Order: sequence, then structure tokens, then C-alpha cells
Amino acid sequence: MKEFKLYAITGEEFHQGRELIEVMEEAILGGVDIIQLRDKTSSKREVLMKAKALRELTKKHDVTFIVNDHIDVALAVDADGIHLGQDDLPLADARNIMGQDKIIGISTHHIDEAREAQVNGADYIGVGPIFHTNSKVDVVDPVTTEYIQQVASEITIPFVAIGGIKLHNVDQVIEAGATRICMISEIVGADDIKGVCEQFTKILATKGEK
Ligand code: 3NM
Repeated sequence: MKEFKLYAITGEEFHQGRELIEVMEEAILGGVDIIQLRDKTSSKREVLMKAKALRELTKKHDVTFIVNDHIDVALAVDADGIHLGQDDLPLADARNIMGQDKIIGISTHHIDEAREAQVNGADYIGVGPIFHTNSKVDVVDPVTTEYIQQVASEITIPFVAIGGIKLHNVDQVIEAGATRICMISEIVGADDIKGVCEQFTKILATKGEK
């Protein structure tokens, strides 16, 4: 998959009334290079409409586009890939449906899950929640930056740190070995989305190089 560093997930409860596309375009202009549509409440039809609009936006800016959960929606809009949780379709089945060329990302919360995702052919894994987060309801307790260290020393596929990451704690995440970070609220809930993303982009460029 195309290299990425700054990953933004939609979270319309944080958008403060702003339009989805406007929010994500600001994030892209600030340096976000991969976007995920995550919507646990809308109807399938609504998710599809949002996915179509985000596909168009991400094409325009040459940014990778991932859909959470809905494989059918991902295929319908020709998204670049899908992101799955531990309770979603098993990776092998998702791969059968998506084909070899699409990206499959998996959320992991323990090194055993990271190992399994790697063995089963995931293209990248999520590693989290590093800190406390209010953005995911059924989330496990924070795994802390120790989990980043474990993954960084052992797992060879790309990984992205997620969960409660903010401008004020991102240094700890990078110091633990993450070179890619993913956020919902700190990005899409920011008053100045582009400005916040520019700050993360700069931090990743200067401190994230290994
Ligand atoms: N997945 P915020 S944590 C969607 O640990 C999601 O797998 C997580 O939102 C995981 O940046 C999380 O606002 C929520 O904390 C991230």
C-alpha cells in the first residue's frame, strides 16, 4: 500500500455542525494522507452516499480512502480498502471478497492479535487504544505505549497508533516507536482542523523518521 503517516477517521459527533466533506478536506489540506469513513449509526444507504462523496474527495487529492466495516460499500465506491475490527469478518474471508489489490487493515489490542493479523496477510494494523478515548464505545482499556514498543520491535507490516492521541501526548507515541498516527476527535473536533493537521505533519516529519 501507499505509504502514509497521518490517518484521520471521521467522527461526525465531533464535527460541530460542519459538513463531512468540508471537515475532511481541511484535514487533507493540513497533511492527512489516509482517510477512513467510520459511521456506526447511519443506514447502509447513508453510509454509501457519504462513501461516494469521500471517494470523490480523496481521488481529487490523491489520498487513500478506507471504509470501516462495510465491505459492500467499500467495493461499490471502489475504495482503496477496508478496516475491520476483531469481531468483523475474518481476514481470509474479507480478502476473498475484496481481492488481492485492496488494503485490509485490522484493529489490534494485544500482541497476539497483531501477530495473527500479520500471519493472515493484513496490510496494516491499528495499535490501540494507547490512551483513554471517548470516541469508541466498546473499546478495551488503554494498552499504553508499551504495546507500541512491543509491536515496533516485532511486527514487520505497517502499524498505526490510535486512541486518545492529542498534540500534547503525541511525543510519547512517537518516542515509543510509532511512525504513523491515527485520530478522530483531535482532528475532526478541532476549531482549526488544517492548522492542527499541519502541526502533526510537522511533528511526524521531524521526529517520526527512523
Ligand atoms: N479504534 P480518538 S481507538 C476508532 O483502539 C478507534 O482500535 C481504536 O478516537 C482502537 O482519536 C478509536 O478520538 C477511537 O481517541 C479513536
